[in-house]
Amino acid sequence: MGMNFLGSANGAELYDARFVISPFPYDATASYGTGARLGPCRIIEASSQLELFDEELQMLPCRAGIHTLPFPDVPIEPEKAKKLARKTAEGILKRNVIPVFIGGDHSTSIGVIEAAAGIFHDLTVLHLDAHTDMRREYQGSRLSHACVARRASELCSIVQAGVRSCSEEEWNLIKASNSIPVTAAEIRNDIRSATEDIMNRISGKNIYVTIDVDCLDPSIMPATGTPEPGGLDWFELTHILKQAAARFNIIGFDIVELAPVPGLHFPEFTCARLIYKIIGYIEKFRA
Ligand SMILES: [Mn+2]
Repeated sequence: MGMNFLGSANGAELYDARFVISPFPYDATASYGTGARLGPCRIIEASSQLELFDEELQMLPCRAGIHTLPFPDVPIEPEKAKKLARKTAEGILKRNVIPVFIGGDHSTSIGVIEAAAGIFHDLTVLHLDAHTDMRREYQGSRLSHACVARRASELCSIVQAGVRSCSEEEWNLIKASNSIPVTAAEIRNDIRSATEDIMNRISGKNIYVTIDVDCLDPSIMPATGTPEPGGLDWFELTHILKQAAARFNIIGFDIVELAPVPGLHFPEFTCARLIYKIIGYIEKFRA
């Protein structure tokens, strides 16, 4: 039986949808803590508890049409998994519809960003994460979750925010390329000026947003493989996303790295709410 974002009564047919939820249950490359492959199932289950009306935006974002794809059989082999993500994303983007990938670990995003950068030539990736993910390779793999931003930076421009953990190699690289992230500390210190800083770094009109849930503070997002203290709160993250939706064309986004903890339901509900909130922001500011 298929699972539907917002529950079985609130799905749109594919031809009627402006957003396509793409579950991607995959965590072959998780380095520490596993279970991200269970993220899509738990988030979609939790989404059936969402209020359809958005009280902040005073609208029903679901009216845009949200279709949920069936769960794919994701191959274990990273190169094959990446190809599947890329092919799925291309299919959605070419219909001029917005893909919403639910991971899975962060390697999910590599194939999706490849598809997006191939179609949108002025693309900027907005990367929200506790980690820079700028390693050339990790544990022998160039497709590891720890290399996502590096792979993206080889294809298009990238703006990083929420960072508070980084290897020396990564630091030297971002310093040399003059692309030091907007840190979690800067965001916590002054959300408005940090958000302006993030927006000013984005060059083109089209952006793809990739959200590692560990950008949030572990107090509100404990269910993730590599939690880091000192993260964003809900209002800081949604403020940044709202400004991004207001000023740029978000062509797609993903939420990755939720590793559900049995019996702890608020993190998966938070992810479902975040997805629905971003859909609302995109709809609200659509020209
Ligand atoms: Mn991370």
